[in-house]
Amino acid sequence: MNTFRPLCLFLLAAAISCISISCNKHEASSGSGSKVVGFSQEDEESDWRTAESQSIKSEAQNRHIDLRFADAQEDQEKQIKAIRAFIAQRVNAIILAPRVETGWDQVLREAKNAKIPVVLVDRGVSAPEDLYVTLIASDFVEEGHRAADWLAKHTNGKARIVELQGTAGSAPAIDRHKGFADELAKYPDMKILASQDGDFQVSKGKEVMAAFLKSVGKENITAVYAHNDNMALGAIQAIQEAGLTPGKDIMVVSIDGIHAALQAILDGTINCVVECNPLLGPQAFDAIDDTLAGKTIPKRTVQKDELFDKSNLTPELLAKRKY
Ligand code: GZL
Repeated sequence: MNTFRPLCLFLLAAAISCISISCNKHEASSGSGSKVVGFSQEDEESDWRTAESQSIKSEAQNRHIDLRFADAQEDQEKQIKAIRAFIAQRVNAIILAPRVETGWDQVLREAKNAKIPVVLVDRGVSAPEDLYVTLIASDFVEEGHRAADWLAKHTNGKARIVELQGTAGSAPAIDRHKGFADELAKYPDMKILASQDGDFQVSKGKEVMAAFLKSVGKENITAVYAHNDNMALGAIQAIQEAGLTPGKDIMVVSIDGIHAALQAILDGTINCVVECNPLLGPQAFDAIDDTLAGKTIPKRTVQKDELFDKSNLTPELLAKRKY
């Protein structure tokens, strides 16, 4: 009996099923067969954010990944449109640095339905956890705690503070305020006299600080707490233009750890910076590799942060830093 015929039919069926399976996978038109990853970045409003984008872009290059980068220029709607475009391109995975916490449920559900994993970097969202693979970010509440604790220790628990808040509705602004205020509650002689959104930008940080110096009165302020270094650098300019010495007449405590802010510690115009490490690229792509390989990864990966002041920062240490 000719057994050749059934064997051919079996091989043909096997070949067809292989072709159909491969078509179900996400193979966006990378051409080279490498992974294609969409990255929706909320903006480039600060040096920190530029460092974060650079970390993700250079890591994609190191891993020969076709990275589709979309800068939303502070507009959440543009982020949502970018994610939908990545879904239409059938990318393998999406990295999202969300501008604000809310408004993501629908588009994250669309990505999940398209079987495209989403990795959150740097900021969290209020959407259900099953709509994203993991969040890789610093602990902003802890950053606020550490800033307040440092200030309490260096003012003997007595300070009249103005607060420059980050982008309204963003996880770092919400949590850095919470962490700072929770810690301050332990010190009855430490008060926040005024608090306002400076959108993480130098120009707005300067504008808001100048307004505080007038409205609160420069003689009534002993410290400024900035949710990021760019606003702190703006505040320093306002303090100097008011004829005061930043770091002495008004103490300056900030978060991020960008080069210019650490240099300001050496110059004496900033007193303390709590780091918020932006170099998230390697961890983001490790999470994508693991999830595409079917591994279960933790919902939350906390980025390690240091704290810098005159006691531990040197020009040599600053020269070695990557951002
Ligand atoms: C923190 C990040 C914040 C930085 C700011 O993870 O979201 O946004 O602290 C940046 O400098 O603009």
